[in-house]
Amino acid sequence: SSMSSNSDSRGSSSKVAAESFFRSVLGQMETVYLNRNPTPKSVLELVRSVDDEQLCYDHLAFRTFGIGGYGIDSLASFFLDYGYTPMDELKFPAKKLRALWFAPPDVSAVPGGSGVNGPLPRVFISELLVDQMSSQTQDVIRKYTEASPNGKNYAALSSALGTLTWEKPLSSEFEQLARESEYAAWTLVNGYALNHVTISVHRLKSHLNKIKKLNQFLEEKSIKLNSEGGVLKVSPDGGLQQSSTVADSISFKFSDGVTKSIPCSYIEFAERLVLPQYQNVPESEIRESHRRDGFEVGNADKIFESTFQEQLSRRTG
Ligand code: OOG
Ligand code: NI
Repeated sequence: SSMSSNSDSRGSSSKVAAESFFRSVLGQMETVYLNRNPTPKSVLELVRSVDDEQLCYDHLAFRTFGIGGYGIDSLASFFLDYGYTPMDELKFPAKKLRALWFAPPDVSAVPGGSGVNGPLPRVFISELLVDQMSSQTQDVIRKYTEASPNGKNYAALSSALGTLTWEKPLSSEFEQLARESEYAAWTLVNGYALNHVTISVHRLKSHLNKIKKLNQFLEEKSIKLNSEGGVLKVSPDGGLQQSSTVADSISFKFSDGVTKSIPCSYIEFAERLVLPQYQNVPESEIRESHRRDGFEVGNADKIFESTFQEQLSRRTG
């Protein structure tokens, strides 16, 4: 096949080494995320307690500041170097955001592992349209990004270490950004940290492989789900169904000595239905490529709010 000749021409052993490095970096990003966010950690444990077979990630998501080379491209380069392909752009004019998603490379053997050791996930990277912010907000973002102009070259490293590439801000600067854009405030204090991983619901083996059942299961375990526009987000074609938890909070010490609880990360769930043209393919032959691909602006717009104060302060139930 074309895939095996490709790996032969590049030398299969060097390809494997490169892939194992890539997966280690993803694993380190995931470790930072699980150490900071108890809800995603317990959700993964709860799902595994029912469904102990392969658990696949649908996608990983990151946020960036679209200014001075700090935007989508700064993190995308790592994924492009490991064979990812840029796909569609999504626009969120009201939130002053844009996003791009990246498809994983074709790997000839589908790995049987879970999470970052399973089928490579899609990647969703968004950026704040900084030049559309107020001058006060732009000043804060420029202050931190311009003072460390080389940080953008180490986006993946920053994410894997869980360390900002810029200095910690003043609490008043965080508040300034939060008043105008909760996404901006989140990015100022979380930087390139993994924003969420998404469980591929249809690839589970138990009854939890239907997103409504999974949502019900999690709500019974008192896991708070993002209710913006309804818990279940459905694309207009019906093929992409998503839900997410409300982000955990973490205590953050600002440079002025003030310690505040700030929103951190959440976990998402995605069920991709079989496309109409493949309805007659027997279930055992259905592969990921037979299913609804990509993302949906209407769903994403609501999912962004998983880190917003209105969802965090909502009472359960
Ligand atoms: C991303 C929100 C959108 C999706 O799958 O559509 C999203 C974010 O919160 O940064 O994850
Ligand atoms: Ni997502």
